[in-house]
Amino acid sequence: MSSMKEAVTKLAAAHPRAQGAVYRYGTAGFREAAEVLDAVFVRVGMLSWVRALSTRANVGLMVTASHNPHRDNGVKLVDPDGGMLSQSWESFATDLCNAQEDKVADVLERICNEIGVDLAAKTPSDIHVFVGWDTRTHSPRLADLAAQGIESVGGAAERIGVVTTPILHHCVRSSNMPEEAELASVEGYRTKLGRAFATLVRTAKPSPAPQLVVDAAFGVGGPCFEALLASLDNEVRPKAEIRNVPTGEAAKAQEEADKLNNGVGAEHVQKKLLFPEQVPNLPDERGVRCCSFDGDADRIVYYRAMGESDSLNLFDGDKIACLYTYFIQMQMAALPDALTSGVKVGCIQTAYANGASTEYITKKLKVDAPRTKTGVKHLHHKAVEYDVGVYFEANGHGTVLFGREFISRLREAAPGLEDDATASAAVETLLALEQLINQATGDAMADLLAVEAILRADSMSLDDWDGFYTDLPSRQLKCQVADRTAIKTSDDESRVLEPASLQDAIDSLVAQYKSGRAFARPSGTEDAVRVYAEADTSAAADELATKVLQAVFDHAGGVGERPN
Ligand code: NG1
Ligand code: ZN
Repeated sequence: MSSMKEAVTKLAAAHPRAQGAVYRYGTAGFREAAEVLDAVFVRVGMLSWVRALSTRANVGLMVTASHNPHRDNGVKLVDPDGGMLSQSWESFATDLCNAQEDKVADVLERICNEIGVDLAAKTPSDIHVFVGWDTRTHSPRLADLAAQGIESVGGAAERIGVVTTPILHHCVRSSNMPEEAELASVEGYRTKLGRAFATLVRTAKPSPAPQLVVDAAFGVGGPCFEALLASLDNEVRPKAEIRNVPTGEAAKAQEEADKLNNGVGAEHVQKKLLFPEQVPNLPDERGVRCCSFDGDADRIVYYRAMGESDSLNLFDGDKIACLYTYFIQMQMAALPDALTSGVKVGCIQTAYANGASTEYITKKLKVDAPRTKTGVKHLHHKAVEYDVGVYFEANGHGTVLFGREFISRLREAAPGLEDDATASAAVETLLALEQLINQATGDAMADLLAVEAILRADSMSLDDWDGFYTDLPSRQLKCQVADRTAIKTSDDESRVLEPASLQDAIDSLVAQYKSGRAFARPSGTEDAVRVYAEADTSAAADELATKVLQAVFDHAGGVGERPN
C-alpha cells in the first residue's frame, strides 16, 4: 500500500462516520449536527485538494452552518472562480463521505481516475486550499480536521482564520486572477472594499450620515465588520453601531453560542417580520436604519420601526435588488450610446420575489426580470448571461455580476471622457460598484457598504427607497408530506406539474383572491413542502396560504396533523 493510501486510511479510521449517518452534499454543502461531522471534514479536505489539482488552481473550504443554530456546523467547497463547487462534483463529495472507513482511499482513487488526476505526481508548489471558519465553538477543530485531510493527500492548506463566507470566496477568486492576486487575503478584501466605497461616496454631499444599527446575529459578521469599519478612512466611514457581536471571552462562550441566530439575524427578521434582540432600542431608535446579517454574513436585510405600533418596515433582498437596479440604470443613462449599445442589464428573481418588486423592475425601470428556480446557484447562472446581472433572493442573499467585457469597455473609455463630467462620473461609479460588490457570492458587508454608498450618493432617504413600491402582503408556510420528491414543478417552480390535481386546486384557490398568487414547492434544504401566497391584504394572503397548504396536505400525502 502506498504511504499516501496508508495516511488516508489511517485518518479515515481515526475519524469514523457517525453510526447510521447518511451524508449528502446539497446546495449548502454538508450541514448537520456538529458532532457527526468529523468524518465529513477529513474527507472533504481530501476532496478539496483533488479539486484544486483537477482545476490547477486554488480552491476554498468554508466551515460554517450559516443561519442554523449553534449545534450545527457545515462545510462548503469554493471553486477557483470564487463560485460554488461545480454541481458535477457534489456526488463525488457525497460518495466519499459515505464510504466505509477502509474504502475511503479506494473511492478517492476512483474519483481521481475518473477525472484524470494523479495524486502521486509532483505537487505544484503554488496551489493551495484556502480554509476559513466562522465563530462557532466547534469550527476551529473541524477546520483543523479538514486541513489534516488536505495534508494527508499531499495538499497545502492556507488557513485564513475566522472569516465570513464571502471573504473566503473573495480570497479564492482573487488568488486565481493575476491582476488581483495581491488582494487575496483578509486585508486585501478590506483594502478593495475600502477603496471602492471611498470612490463611490467621494462626491456625495456631506450630510450628517444617519446612524445605522447593525445586528450581527452573534455570528462571524460581528468581528469581521468591526475590523472592516475600523479600516475605512475616517471621513467616509459610515456611522454604524454593531450589536449582537460575540465578545470572544471564554467565560461567555456557551451563552453567546446559544444566542447565535437565535431570535436575531436576517433569517429571523425576514421570515418572522420580527425585530431582533437589541435592535432597534425602542422608542429612541424609531425610524433608525437597521440591518441584520445572517450567521456567516452572506445575507443582509434592512428595516426600521415605523408608526405608533412600531411595525417592522422591511427592505428585503427584493428591495435591495431594486435599489441596485435603479442606481445602475441611472448610471447607464448617463453614458454615451457607444458604451451602452448592446449592453444587457437584468434583475433575476425567484418565484418568492414579491410581485410588486417584479412590476417595479419591469414596468418602471424597464429592465428584464427573469425567474429561476430557488437557490442562488440558479440565479447566479442566469445573471452571467447579462452584462450587468443583479440577482437576489427575498431573504437577502444576492449580488450584482458585471461582465468582463463590459468592464473592459468602461475601463478603456474612461480616459476619453474627461470632457464629459457626467459620463465620466458614471463610468467611475460603475467601475467602483464592480469592485465593491462581491463578484462571487452574496456578501452582507459589501452589500451594506453598497447600499449606504448609493443612498448617500443619490441623497436618498429611507422613505424614498421604501417608496419604490409597496410590497403585496405575502405569507410563507410549510408542511411535511410522505415523499416531497414526488412533487414536480415547472422550471421556475411557480407551478406544480405533479400531482396535477394539486395545481388544479391551487389555481381555483388563487382565482378567488384579488391580486392572488400562490405556489408550492418541495424545499431543497428541509424535509418540507413550502407554500407562498400573495394577495391584496394580509388577511387574504394568510388565508390563501393556509388553503394552499391544506391542498398540499390533501393532494400530496401530508403527514401529521392537517394544517388549519
Ligand atoms: P429551500 O429550503 O429550498 O426553500 C432555502 C431558501 C432559499 C435558499 C436556501 C439556502 C427560502 C424560501 N428558501 O431553500 O432561498 O436560501 O434555503 O441555500 O427562503
Ligand atoms: Zn449564510
